[in-house]
Amino acid sequence: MLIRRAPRFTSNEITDRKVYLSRREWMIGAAALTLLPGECGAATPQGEPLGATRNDGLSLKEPPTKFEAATTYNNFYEFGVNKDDPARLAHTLKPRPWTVQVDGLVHKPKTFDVDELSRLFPLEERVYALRCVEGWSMVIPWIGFPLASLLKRVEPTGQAKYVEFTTLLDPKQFPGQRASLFGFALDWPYTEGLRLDEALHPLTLLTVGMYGQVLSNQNGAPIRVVVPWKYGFKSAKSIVRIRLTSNEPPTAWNKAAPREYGFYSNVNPAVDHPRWSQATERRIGEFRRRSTLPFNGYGDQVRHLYAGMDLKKYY
Ligand SMILES: Nc1nc2c(c(=O)[nH]1)N[C@H]1C(S)=C(S)[C@@H](COP(=O)(O)O)O[C@H]1N2
Ligand SMILES: [Mo]
Repeated sequence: MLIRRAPRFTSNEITDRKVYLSRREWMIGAAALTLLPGECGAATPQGEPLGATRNDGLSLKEPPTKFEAATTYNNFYEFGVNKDDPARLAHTLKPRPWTVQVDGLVHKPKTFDVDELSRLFPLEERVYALRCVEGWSMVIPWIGFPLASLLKRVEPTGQAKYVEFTTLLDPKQFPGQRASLFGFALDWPYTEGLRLDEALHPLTLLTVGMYGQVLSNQNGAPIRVVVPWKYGFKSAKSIVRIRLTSNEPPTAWNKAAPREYGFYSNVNPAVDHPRWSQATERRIGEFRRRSTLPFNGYGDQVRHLYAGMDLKKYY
């Protein structure tokens, strides 16, 4: 978005799917053995094994990006603007205890403890592609539950038309929010938004883990949203508030550069970023660039949401 740098990962670093799966099953088994009764509600730090049922129907049939790459090549401007800043600095984020306030135009507003959410809603594993607006992409086995499950529980009112996500604001935990350190600042806290029908779409996942583990800080612990048909910046990390609104909520990147980052930000190879083409991308771990697919490959599932809309205008 500001800094462009070629990904450092090559094809020999792609995780072999079988190795990853067997390691994951081993970890889940080990977790079951070591958990004593009463420990289930205990704080779950990053990297702990996290069980989930694979949703094959909503999973990509592609090998996941190497875990090492997915946890060291990140965008998380709260930790700085370089790809390796989040992995280096994210230890200052304290992901437990953590609450998520769900409010606005709902009949039953409630503040949830993040571990309560993981118990309320069955956790699924879904392999999604994530396409960054910068021209790279990853394939990540996320663990989470549909945002729709949570939204239905708080009962949106008839006035609710949009959903706003807010990332934690705390310069003590996020060095990038101490703007003077980096000379660049978004308007903190980072906010993002979806139309209510996009938020209710079954693909939209509230995510608490990945690769069979509790989510690492640099990937948005303890809870982040993942919207696979949109550019990565729509998938806000470390969320403390989900608010239902009647008007389109302002969003961090749109406020910073409105010509470059629209509210919709659907992955669209036909609409260039003002400073570069969006026609191709590089899967981290691959050598050759590949064509970018409309809606990041999820067109059959989401195209109907935008029927009749000019997607060049609503970029
Ligand atoms: N709060 C917050 N959320 C964020 C960002 C950020 O800077 N701050 N970066 C976004 C961008 S640009 C991308 S591509 C994805 C990257 O997610 P990943 O590091 O888990 O791959 O997170 C998104 N969510
Ligand atoms: Mo991104």
